Amino acid sequence: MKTLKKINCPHFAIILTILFTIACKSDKKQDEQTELEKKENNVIEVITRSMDFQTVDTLKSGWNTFAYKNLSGEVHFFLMDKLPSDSITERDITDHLMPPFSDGMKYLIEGKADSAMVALGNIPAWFNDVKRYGGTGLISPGKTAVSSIHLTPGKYMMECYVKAINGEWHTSHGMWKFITVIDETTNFSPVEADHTISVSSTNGYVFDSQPKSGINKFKVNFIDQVPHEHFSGHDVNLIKYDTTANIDSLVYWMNWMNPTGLRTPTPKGFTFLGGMNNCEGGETGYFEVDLESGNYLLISETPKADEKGMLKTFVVNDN
Ligand SMILES: [Cu+2]
Repeated sequence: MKTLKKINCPHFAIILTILFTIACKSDKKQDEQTELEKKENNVIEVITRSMDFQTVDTLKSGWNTFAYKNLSGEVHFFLMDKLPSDSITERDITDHLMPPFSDGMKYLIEGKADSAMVALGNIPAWFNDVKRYGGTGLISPGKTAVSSIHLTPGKYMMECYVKAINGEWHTSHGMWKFITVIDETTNFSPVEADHTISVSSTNGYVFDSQPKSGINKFKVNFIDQVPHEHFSGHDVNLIKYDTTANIDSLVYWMNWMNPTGLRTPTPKGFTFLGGMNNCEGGETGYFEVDLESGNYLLISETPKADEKGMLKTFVVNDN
């Protein structure tokens, strides 16, 4: 009865209002703190809604962390290509770089390998001097990939070269943008990782760690970097898989030169959770993933990843 009386007290509503206001304010404060932490840690938001990268045009050099939100219906990634010259223009990309890749892919889908090689031979010479500074691994619709990479000043092209359902490159659909990295550096250094993956063309992935449920931070050491059969290098993608998944179909899909490789739709049973895109030999990148219990694998977007030791499975159990 005493309790009821208290609740009926006219002051009770006022007390409740005050408590509610205090709670809201502290929530707001927490949100502001998170925003501040994001800024201090140089967390750069990148959003894809269809075939676009919505993000900043300028970045500081040094370590940057990216939160890449995939709000579209297809799998994507982003890779930071450092261009050999600041004078490379939009037309150099759209009129000279993209057509040989588009023609080459069209011929590969038609089974005309010789014509494809002729087309790919028209790629401008400057493209050989592009340096890769990492980015995220493949990321499924509705997911966010978090990666930290180290950038040096210059002009970059952020790109995604996954293929659409019709076999055309996402780059041809607008999934690229120039980003300028300025001399001024960030104050950010990545925190120590829970797991290290060493990647090389000779030993594949060296990874003996046991990820646990919850947030896991991975450091990727690129011992070397070489062009593989698909003219691109090796990277790391972290993928969850279920009982319907066929890993051989994923290995096939991870080679863009295959007609249905790196092309929407993805093989069934796999959820792409990010990773670290191509870096130069000797460089390091970081990524973090919130893992729940289940079956996972790490795989490179490289032909014959399994034969090259660039495929590792692991299981996460409930803690
Ligand atoms: Cu894409």
